[in-house]
Amino acid sequence: MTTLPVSRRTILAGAAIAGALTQVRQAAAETKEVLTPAVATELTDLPRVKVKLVDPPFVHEHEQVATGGPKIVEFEMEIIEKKIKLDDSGAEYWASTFNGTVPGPLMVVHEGDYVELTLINPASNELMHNIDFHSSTGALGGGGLTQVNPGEKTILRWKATKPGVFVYHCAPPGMVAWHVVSGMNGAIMVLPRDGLKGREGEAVKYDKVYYIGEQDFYVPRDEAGNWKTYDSPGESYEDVVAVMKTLTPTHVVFNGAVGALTGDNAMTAKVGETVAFVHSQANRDTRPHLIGGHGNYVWATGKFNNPPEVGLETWFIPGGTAGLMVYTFEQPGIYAYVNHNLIEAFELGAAGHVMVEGDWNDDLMTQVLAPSAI
Ligand SMILES: [Cu+2]
Repeated sequence: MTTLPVSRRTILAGAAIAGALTQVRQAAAETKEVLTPAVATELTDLPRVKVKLVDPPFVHEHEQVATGGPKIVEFEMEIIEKKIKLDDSGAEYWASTFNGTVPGPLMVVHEGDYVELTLINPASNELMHNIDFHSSTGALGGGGLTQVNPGEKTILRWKATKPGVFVYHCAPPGMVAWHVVSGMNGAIMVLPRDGLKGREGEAVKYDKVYYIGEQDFYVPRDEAGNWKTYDSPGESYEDVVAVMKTLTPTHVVFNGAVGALTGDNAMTAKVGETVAFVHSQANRDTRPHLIGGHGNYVWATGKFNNPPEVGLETWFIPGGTAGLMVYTFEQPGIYAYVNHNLIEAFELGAAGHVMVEGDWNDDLMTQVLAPSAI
């Protein structure tokens, strides 16, 4: 196994977080004896469901309005360190991933459900990983209870008490930023039990849902300006962190690569269909925009106890947040779904397409005169 080149600064940062982790572990150990019997009795009565996660932009089947009471929803994720191709110019990156994709899969549960995640770090990996759920409460979002070395697994259970879409990400002591910008993040949607509601309490239902995970990457170049390549994540660490500290990403992409949501990989819809777009950015601010459409209902910061904004052109998602936009398509054609920092969209990669089928509505738009000589 490669020894990680770790700077003194990183060690110090790691020590600070490791101190917090020790306290979290002690607190968890102390409260366990008191809480475990009561919690265990209560939980044995709850139904359990196993959910198989699917690769983004797709989302596992789920109910929008929950039938029945709270459940324990079981998920399993394997951590996979893998070299990914970011674009056609030869830029490669050693990604750390939840389940092999950037972003990791979207999980969907309902408020009051319990999430029970089995997290597996195969022996073939090089690094220690964990998971911090922004939607959970305590133990650094679960990060303090889920540190797994290669060859280990762990099971974490937490109660989804707050409705909304939330980021989850890896957060190992001293290396949080590197793991997050290496692709190790995703999102969970905690739906209200009675479904989404608009400002007047009207039901907001979607026909399909897509998950867009936006990721900034920091790929080192050599003296000649060519992309550098590495044999392992650890080998790339020092160079990548140097680029990270410039705060200037070399790539800002949706779903792990330039073009991951365009062409044959474009999202699809039909005129009249209502589509929900979950959008997460675990590290950097972003401003999604649907070119040719609007955000009919937008929870930009993703929390369903707040009323949605309506009829937006662009919405702002701060780094470390997931948002939800719901739109009913009214015209056929190609819609570009972009980060409306257009340099990030068109020069760095943060753009996807939605191909919409159906009949054109002349009332909404018509070409009165085709381009012709003056
Ligand atoms: Cu990690």
